[in-house]
Amino acid sequence: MKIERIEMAHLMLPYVHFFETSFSREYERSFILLKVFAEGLCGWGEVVAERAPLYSAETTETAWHVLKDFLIPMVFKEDIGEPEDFYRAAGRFRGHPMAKSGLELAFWDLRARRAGVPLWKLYGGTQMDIAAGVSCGIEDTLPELQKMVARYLDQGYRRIKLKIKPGWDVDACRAIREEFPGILLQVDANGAYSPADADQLKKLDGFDLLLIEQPFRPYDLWDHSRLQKQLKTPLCLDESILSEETARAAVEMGACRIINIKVGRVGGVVEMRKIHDDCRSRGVPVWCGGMLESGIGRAHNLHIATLPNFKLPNDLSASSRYYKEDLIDPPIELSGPGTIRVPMDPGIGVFPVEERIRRATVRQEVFRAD
Ligand code: OSB
Ligand code: MG
Repeated sequence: MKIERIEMAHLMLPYVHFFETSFSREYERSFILLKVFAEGLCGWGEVVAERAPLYSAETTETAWHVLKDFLIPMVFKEDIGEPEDFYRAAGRFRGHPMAKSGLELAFWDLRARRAGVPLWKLYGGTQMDIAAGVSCGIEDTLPELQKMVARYLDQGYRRIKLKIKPGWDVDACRAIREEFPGILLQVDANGAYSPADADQLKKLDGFDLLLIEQPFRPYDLWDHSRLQKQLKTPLCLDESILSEETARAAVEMGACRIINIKVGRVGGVVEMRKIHDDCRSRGVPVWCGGMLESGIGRAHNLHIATLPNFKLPNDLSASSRYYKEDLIDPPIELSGPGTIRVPMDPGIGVFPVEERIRRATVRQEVFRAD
């Protein structure tokens, strides 16, 4: 397919409620939307890099730079029109997985629209009702956290994830477990602990958690494997899983028993697929993580989560959990008990509202084939 034009926009969208992890409290989302045009069609992608290099090294600015100065010129110069060709060509550049993924996603959306099928069909997805979980940030007090969890359970979510950090871990788990004994519960440290904290982390074994996500820093597979041996709760890695190779190393080393898949973190759908398939053949379940995406990025995640080895509830919630006014109409909503139905219209299958996108845009640029 001959790509005629690529549009890139930087958006800021305020959250309904601040989101605090072990590394920061954020009140709004900074991200990039990409539109790729060909044959009268438009494919959409979202770049999940954040304002600051806290979750990973990328930022909205670095992604903008790499897209504008390297990836987009490469697409036009080499006349790239298919997602697999983009993946292969972009592989020459080191790092910047979120920038690459945002553009690759737009190519996938474009291909599905051209074929007139929803993305999940292109991917060979098998699950239509996606298990929806909600990720609860760190609050000022435990009663506020309890109130938040009660509200999400009332709304129908069946799995709760608590963000933890030193000083907000065992007490938070106890407060939630005592009030809601039967729920599916898991925790995420975003790398806030060090191996010297192993005894504190072992206390989490008493709360019947589905998993403990990313206790140590991203590059520390070895200490995760030592910790996993001392825990009965499965460890799950998020920030550490950057590619097919790191996923394989983590699994073979016993650094985790479950993998969190974020398409942006691993650099696109092709790489995500390799990790998914490899984990599947080894009997290691995966689930879909989130980056508080707009409805456009979240729709992409829904299609990805239809793949057969997505076996645990995902960090995929309704639009209203994140934004007062999402960028899509209709918004994403829970459709069954704790599930979201994957869209059935062509491509991402949701409808971006240009007027809302314009209002949230702080900068934009258009690139054309010459
Ligand atoms: O670690 O999963 C994470 C958001 C920003 C950065 C890191 C993480 C998260 C989330 C959000 O937990 C989950 C969601 O999008 O619903
Ligand atoms: Mg995480």
